[in-house]
Formats: sequence, structure tokens, C-alpha cells
Amino acid sequence: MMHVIPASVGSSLPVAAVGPSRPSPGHERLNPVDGAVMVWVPGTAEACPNGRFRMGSTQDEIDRVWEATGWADWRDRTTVEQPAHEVELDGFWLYKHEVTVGQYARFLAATGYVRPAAELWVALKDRVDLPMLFVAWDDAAAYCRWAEAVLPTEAQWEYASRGPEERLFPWGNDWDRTLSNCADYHAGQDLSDAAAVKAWWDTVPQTAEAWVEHLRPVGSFAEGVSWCGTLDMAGNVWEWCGDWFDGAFYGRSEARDRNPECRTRQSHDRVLRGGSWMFDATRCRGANRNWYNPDERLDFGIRPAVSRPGP
Ligand SMILES: [Ca+2]
Repeated sequence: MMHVIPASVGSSLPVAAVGPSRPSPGHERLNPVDGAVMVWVPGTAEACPNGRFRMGSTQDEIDRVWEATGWADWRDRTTVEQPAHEVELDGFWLYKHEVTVGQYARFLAATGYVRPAAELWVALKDRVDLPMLFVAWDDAAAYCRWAEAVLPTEAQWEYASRGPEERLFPWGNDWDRTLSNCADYHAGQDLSDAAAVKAWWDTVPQTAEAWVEHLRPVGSFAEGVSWCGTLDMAGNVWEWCGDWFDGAFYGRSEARDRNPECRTRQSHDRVLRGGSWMFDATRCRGANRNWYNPDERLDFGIRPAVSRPGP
């Protein structure tokens, strides 16, 4: 069943018209280092009617979403999404897909960077179209340096997922478990509380092979495309951002800087975005924030960004 969320949750403001010198969302080019497709994400001055993107969630938005969906068990996840605040972002390039196992293998071959643990690499190495996972934050940053890219900021990531319309999910405001590689997709039903997620999770073998089998080749969910052309912004693997995690950052003055980023260490954790194959709808929301010890290697992957000027 599809959760129908009131349309008033997101604004219905249209994307501003752009001229030929200002490429539209979805303009693509290749990164010559790893062959990855990058999409152009127009800056807020071009794409947003008032020149700003509203990041985070308002209390009213959370109240209406949660009432419509019954996700009561996870309401506390939204505390760090407040206060909602407007940000100004310059345009940037973002990988259309998560970095694949095949691209990561090229990175390892080119740099001699330390390989993943043997049992993980055996399960992964021939699955070249799957998203690379089991990467720590330093691994992700090293990949980006090799690819002449960077990890996106948390603000860039959320803007690429939600866009000028401030969508709840990359594709729109209504949850549909068939549009991303998430727990509900694997369970074949909407998992609306913690008990339902646990019942499904208990069926998943805790082996590297089982985790790999639950991944999907990048771009498999074409109808889950975001406003700017990126795929798998919800689910498959979590995506590291450049920021240190600070649960109070949205309330700080730096959060309102142009191109904001939490550059100073406020905790032991770095930011992750977008959910993964083992998470529910609330984690696949574009506004959802997650954080983890940057040394951990779990269902975490990479989506690089490039801030060079646009085409
Ligand atoms: Ca993802």
C-alpha cells in the first residue's frame, strides 16, 4: 500500500525557467578519471523561486507527515532536522549514481589503496554494477581525492534529493516502496513500526554475501529519479557527506552561511544520508539525517561531488 501524504507538505513551486547559458537539471558529463556520469545541480539562485532552498523539516510538516503515515515509532528521528532554515547554494556537479564496485576496483588498482577485508571483497569484486559499500569515511574521501572530487556537503546532498519543491522523497511526496531499494521493498509490504522492521530483519542472514545480495545495481529504480537526475538517493547504500555531525547545527548561524558545511568537529561522528536497503521509509526521506563513527564500514557508500564551474 502506498502512503498518501498531503500535497500541502511540500510546496508546489515550479522550477524557474533557465536559459541556454544556464543548464537545466539533468545536464550530464563524464568524470574522465573514473568514467562516472555526473549531473549538474543548478544553484538555488537559478532553480528556486526565491533563490533559497528550505533545508530541514518544520514541526507542522512533521506533524502532518506522521499523522498520515503512522510512523510513530520513529518520530524522535526528526529532532535533528529542526529548525528548518533557508540556504543558498552555488551550482555543483554530483554523481548520478553511487560509486560502483567496478569504479572502486579501478581506484584500488590505480592507487594501491588498502583493499577491503578479504571476505567482503570476495563477495563484491565481480559484482561491478553494485554500489560499493563497507567504506569508512576516510576511504570515501580517498576515493574522491583520486577522482578529483569531494564528498558533498549535507546541504548539497539534501538539496539534490529534495529540490526546489522540497520533496519528502526524491520522486515526490508520496511513499512508494517500489521506487527504492529499501527494507519495505524487500519485505514486500510497508513497514510502519519498529516491530515490523525487526520481524523482517530477523529473516536476513547476517553474512557479507546476504548483504551483497540485497543490493541492486545502481540506477535500477529509474522511476525513483530526483529532480536533478540523480538515482538511488533513497536506499541501496547510505552516502557519506563531508560534514561532521552536529545535531544542533541547524540552529547555528553557520548553517545560514552561503554553501554551509559543518567543518569543525562537534562529535565523534560524520553525516550519512539517504537510507539503505535495510531501512524504512522515514530513513529514505531527503531531510533525514544519520550519523556514524567515521571508522565504521557498514552499509555505507560514496556519491562524490565536484564544485568546478558548470558547463
Ligand atoms: Ca543511496
